[in-house]
Amino acid sequence: MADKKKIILDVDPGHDDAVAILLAAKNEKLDLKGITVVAGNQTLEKTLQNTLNVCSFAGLNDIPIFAGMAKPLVREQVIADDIHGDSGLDGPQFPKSTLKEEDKHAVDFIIEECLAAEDGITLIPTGPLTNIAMALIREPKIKENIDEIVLMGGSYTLGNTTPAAEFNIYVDGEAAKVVFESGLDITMVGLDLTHQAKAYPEIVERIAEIDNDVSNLVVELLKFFGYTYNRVFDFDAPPLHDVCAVAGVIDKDVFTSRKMRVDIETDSELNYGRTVCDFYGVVDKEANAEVALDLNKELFWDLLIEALKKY
Ligand SMILES: [Ca+2]
Repeated sequence: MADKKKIILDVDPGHDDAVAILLAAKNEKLDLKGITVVAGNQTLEKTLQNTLNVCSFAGLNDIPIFAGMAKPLVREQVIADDIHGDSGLDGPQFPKSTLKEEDKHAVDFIIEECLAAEDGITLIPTGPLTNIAMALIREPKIKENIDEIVLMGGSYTLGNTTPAAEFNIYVDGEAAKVVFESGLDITMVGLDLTHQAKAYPEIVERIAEIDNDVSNLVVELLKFFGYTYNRVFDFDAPPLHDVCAVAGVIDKDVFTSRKMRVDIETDSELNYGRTVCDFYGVVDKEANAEVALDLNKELFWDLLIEALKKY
């Protein structure tokens, strides 16, 4: 059997981040070296507490958790309390966390872990790209050991925070630019893909049938997330964006993709944070990202449900 794939998960929980953590921690193909936390859906204080709460509740006591950047590189902070609530993870009531974050800063952890990973490591960012960009700026040598970055963010069509921009990229467009222009292998798991991962009632039913503490937590998270997605976007079910990026690292068959040029708009007021995707290859610029296209829904939900059964 092939060795497990070393990963660092960089999150801003966030309902879908929470489920992404639960998948990443219980898939036998992944070796989750640590969870780094960034401000995004809520302030860093809240996204960190949510990460600790989820890991503590799920009994994930051996995965180190690191607090990272509290603000975007350049811009004023933007949060998504309309979608994730005042705590960033509204819905369930968590018992007091028994876990604490490590003393080390997330950016230092990313740098040290990547430098040490001579056999390669994969980064999975599911929040704004501030931590990852800072690590790349501070220690460019980490690129030598990074196999790929599979990130949730962007869109080759519409945005969800502005008409042009998806939330994670909009929050820190300058950081996204650093990552997309790093020369690393990038896979962009954007809204076009993640909106195919809607948790319809039959999926929620399958999760509810598992009936352990963690699957029941996921059902509660989906209830709140479904409510806000319906209120804000008129969606008929909540999409599990971040889980798609983790699933795509576990199994390349989770989605199809197309290699293309992706540039990040940071100058325009109207289009700030847009991932400008050269879908038809009309500009003479080197392709720099695999852009996710079509989700294999059956495989995706099976991976998540198998992981939840292990709690
Ligand atoms: Ca997220």
